[in-house]
Amino acid sequence: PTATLSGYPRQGRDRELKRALEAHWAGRLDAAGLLDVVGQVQDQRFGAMAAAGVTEVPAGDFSLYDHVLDTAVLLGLLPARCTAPGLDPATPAGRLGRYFLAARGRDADGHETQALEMTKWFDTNYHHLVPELGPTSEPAPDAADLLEQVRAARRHGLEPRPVVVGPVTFLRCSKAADDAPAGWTPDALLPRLLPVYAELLAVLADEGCAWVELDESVLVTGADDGLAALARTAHAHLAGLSHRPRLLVAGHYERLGDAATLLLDAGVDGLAVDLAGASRAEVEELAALPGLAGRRLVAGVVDGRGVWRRDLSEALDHLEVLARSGARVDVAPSCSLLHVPVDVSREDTLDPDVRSWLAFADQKLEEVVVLARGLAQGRDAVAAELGVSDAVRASRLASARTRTPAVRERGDAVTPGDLRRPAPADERRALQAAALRLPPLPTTTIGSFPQTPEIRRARAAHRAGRLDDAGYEAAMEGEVRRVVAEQEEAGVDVLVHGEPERDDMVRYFADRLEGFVTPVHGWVQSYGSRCVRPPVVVGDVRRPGPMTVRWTRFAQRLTDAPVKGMLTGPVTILAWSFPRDDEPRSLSARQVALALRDEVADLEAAGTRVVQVDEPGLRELLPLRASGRQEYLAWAVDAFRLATGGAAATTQVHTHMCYAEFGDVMAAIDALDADVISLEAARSRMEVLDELADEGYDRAVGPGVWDIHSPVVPTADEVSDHLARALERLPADRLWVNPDCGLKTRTPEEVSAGLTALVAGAARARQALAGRD
Ligand code: THG
Ligand code: ZN
Repeated sequence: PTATLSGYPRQGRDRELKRALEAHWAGRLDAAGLLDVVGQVQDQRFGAMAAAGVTEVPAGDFSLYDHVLDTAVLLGLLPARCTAPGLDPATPAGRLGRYFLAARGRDADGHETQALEMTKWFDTNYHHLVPELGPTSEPAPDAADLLEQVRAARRHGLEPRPVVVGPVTFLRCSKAADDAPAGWTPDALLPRLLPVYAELLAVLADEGCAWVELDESVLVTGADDGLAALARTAHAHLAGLSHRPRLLVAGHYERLGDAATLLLDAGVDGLAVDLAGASRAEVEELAALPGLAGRRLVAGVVDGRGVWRRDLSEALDHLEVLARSGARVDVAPSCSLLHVPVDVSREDTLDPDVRSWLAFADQKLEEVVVLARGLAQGRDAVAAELGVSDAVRASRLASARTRTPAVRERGDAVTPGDLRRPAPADERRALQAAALRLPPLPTTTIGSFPQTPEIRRARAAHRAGRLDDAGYEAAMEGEVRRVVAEQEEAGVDVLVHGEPERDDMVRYFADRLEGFVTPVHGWVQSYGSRCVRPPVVVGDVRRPGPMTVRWTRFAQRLTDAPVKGMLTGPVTILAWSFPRDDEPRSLSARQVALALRDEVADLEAAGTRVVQVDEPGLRELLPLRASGRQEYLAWAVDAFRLATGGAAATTQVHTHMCYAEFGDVMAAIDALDADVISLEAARSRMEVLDELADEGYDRAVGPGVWDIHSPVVPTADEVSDHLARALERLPADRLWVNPDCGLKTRTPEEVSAGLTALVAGAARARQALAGRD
């Protein structure tokens, strides 16, 4: 048995790649300079794998932006618009230019085009680009970048196993190009894709690769019959080729289920399976799978996307069961380590106990190496490591940090009544209208205002100890004053304080709640060069004191207009954190919800009449398999309702969602029982309102009338056009006027122009309404 992996973090230990990419895009680093940094980051990555004792390593998992985009390049399937005049893919600069045009709609020389769309990679927090395919797509192999990674691994004395997105997953992660005929789906391209995969396999065989890994994670979704047929055709074809490396087919993020049998029947040489959180019974079931004997089984017994140290005794037990199947068992993380930070040993601000419970990428490599040795040589060979693992487990079990009896008691005492507002929605609407006395089509924003260089400088100085608490607070208060004045001047109806004090809408709360820790170096790629530092839920969650009240109160004292209290919802706080693995996420959700419920009460006591509880992450935890969805949505909705159910009938509860295909969760959105919901709608020209209407949604809605992901500021005419379209679908007393999302990423100039247009557009729509009466 050997230890291996499907992927390692890409940005570098100190996000060297991120910085080099951004310097390149800004014209401060040329192609050669960028490729130099790539070489250094590759040295780090392969160095870390070698140091851990892993010898068979992935090649092709590294990416300058995204591995699905890399696969489109590998298959010759970039849209034609990305080869702008003068970009010669035979030169490094031309190749990079074409690649970044597809990724960002812009290259380092100022060419522009429409970037590929981006969407979530399965149920992870990573986002991939969406290739555009059509009946005229002509795939052709282009293995240059992949071969470069293969050779880089060899230069480090390592055995490379190319890892490539498989044909079925590639097609299902793509979409039909705009000019494809109606009803055409990417599935139709499979017959033309298979010869290209065949050519690539031949090239890799010629390069001396013994194995290739095809990532077919889409098979874990068990989506539909069409998917099974597609997979059978694809893998029977590839397995039937004579000139190829041996085929390892991987399914990450869930169990493969029936797809495992399908793949074995198709004749693949091995499976890489995700066994994170598997029970012994599940492992036994897998071991009993007919056809497994004699094949390779890469057992993902170490959770590749969580941050907890593995119970090595239990993992070894599972591996021994699998080995008895007669398969050739190897040991790996359950998925690419792309989803975890690099090295927990750097986290010297963490409590040493807590740090000893955690494993990031480098620690996970150590774990798979120990497990492979234990499986090969017996438990005695790894007795010391098993002892340490047992001690870690015991320390965590015994720690007072993980369980807070008072929190448990309060959670257990929650009743169905706690999940219900004191009055039904229509009664609340009347009460709130009387209390708030807003004009028709009230205007508001989503919450955040630009994080200006001054704000960032003050935060950095405060963190570094160069600015004391009082100085920092004064700086933030100055910013709140500015933002409130700007909204009053523009004539916005419901104001926000602008959130200058929050760097990240989840980390801000995690830093103020017991039960979370927030690693300092814990960066994880979200998309392209963008990274997040997810907090870790370590134990029971409790609110030691108010988290946001002082800022909302400060802002409210500056104005007579209502100021919204701004909270991140319980589901989103958990969706964007690493969960604990000793309790279900639903338990943490209830605890976070109770903390937020107290915050809502404190906001009300401070005079807040409108509270917004954002849930952009609601769609993100939706289980990959349809069978788990109802249970998830039930606890997710309950958590939101527990957070907001204590609000007085006169308090107006808003929520906000974005980045989503809302379709799958429409019923849940209705069940949240919020008074007002703001949604991303500008790009889709209000289509989301039809979906809401189909669901019978009868509360107030703020469909975004300003696409804030674009630097183009709308005109008042465009705003009133959007509103006219919205008014065809919604009565005037249920329509709000707001941007698509927070204004954090826009410039102050864009915000000022946009707010003016928003208010003028609303005024125009109000006049039209008055004329109608
Ligand atoms: N916070 C957290 N997780 C998230 C989001 C978030 N996951 C989903 C979604 N939002 C991802 N979107 C983004 C958008 C922007 C950035 C990261 C993820 C971003 N990051 C800065 C960077 O990489 O330069 C760093 C930000 C920081 O300093 O914290 O711009 O909002 N937890
Ligand atoms: Zn948003």
